[in-house]
Amino acid sequence: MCPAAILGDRASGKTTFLGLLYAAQVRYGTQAGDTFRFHAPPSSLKFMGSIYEGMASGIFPSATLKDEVTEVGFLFGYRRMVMGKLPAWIPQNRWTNPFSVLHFTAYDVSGEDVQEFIESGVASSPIIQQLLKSMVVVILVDCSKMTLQHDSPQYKQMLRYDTEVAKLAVNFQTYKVQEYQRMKTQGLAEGLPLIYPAIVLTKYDQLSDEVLAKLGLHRGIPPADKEKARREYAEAILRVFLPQTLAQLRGGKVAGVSFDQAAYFFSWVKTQTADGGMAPVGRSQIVVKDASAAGAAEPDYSYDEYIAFIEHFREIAHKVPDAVNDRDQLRAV
Ligand SMILES: Nc1nc2c(ncn2[C@@H]2O[C@H](COP(=O)(O)OP(=O)(O)O)[C@@H](O)[C@H]2O)c(=O)[nH]1
Ligand SMILES: [Mg+2]
Repeated sequence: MCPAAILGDRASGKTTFLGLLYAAQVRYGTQAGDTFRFHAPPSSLKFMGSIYEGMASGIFPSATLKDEVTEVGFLFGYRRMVMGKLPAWIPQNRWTNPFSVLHFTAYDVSGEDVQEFIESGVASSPIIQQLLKSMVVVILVDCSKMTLQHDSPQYKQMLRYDTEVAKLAVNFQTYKVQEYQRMKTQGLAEGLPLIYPAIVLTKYDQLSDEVLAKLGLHRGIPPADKEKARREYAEAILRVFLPQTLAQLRGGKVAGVSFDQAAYFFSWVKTQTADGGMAPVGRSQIVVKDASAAGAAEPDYSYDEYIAFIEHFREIAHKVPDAVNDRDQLRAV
């Protein structure tokens, strides 16, 4: 089972993301058949489900003071493809485990534990130790804070977040180096680890046309299968608003431990105001889609992006070592 971390700033849309991921997974589950499984402990399931229910009736999750998302965890399981005849060199146990599993946990970068760790560099809390074990790192970036007014609080908060996440990225690499060296002395190391990053641009609907124009971009996300165009689009935005993190992900090796090519995803929710204009964050009503087609009412959101997110990790889950032995841990939910 491969540990994976979801990182986000305060009010960056973490809770919304988790609620929508839950929704997408429920809808996608039937389509993906037996090749994808989602599983979560009851408390996380209840949390994600109730967030989604609220959104399906037009309401964003209420703001929370404590970083409740740190309690949220869930699994993605991808069925291993079993081919007709196994080449002799494939260890048998890789084929008896039917699923490759990623174990996601959400972390609030503005939360006490992470802040203390960024300042001290000492991983004393169990939460941080768990975080550092992650091989997959998902970074949420809040588009509603993307402004060209460099003296605005939003812009400053974005820069601070960038600095913090860039530091975390270095700490991840340092931890992996140390872990690798420990394994090596025990004769267990298999090669330098690679960390798999993904960046989710949240509240994409709040990114203004003015900012897009300044960056020479249009509104409209290049589809997931146009990988290069999508990367260029996302990076044109992030070079301005998340420069340090981007540089660390793209080039920064620490003693040979590096990041794989980052993948980019966009999350948006359609909102409305009484006069039909774009609502300020925090006071918006979610547009709920007609119940007739899908069977149940659901918010108008970037469903395709969530599916791309789920599918992106299929290949990665198969690549990283370790899988769950007990298929019962992956009961369909
Ligand atoms: N317009 C818009 N607003 C969003 C979106 N996601 C979140 N928000 C707003 O941002 C607020 C904070 O989101 P939340 O998910 O609670 O952030 P968290 O504090 O990181 O968990 C919400 O109450 C919404 O008002 C989005 O996709 N579009
Ligand atoms: Mg929250």
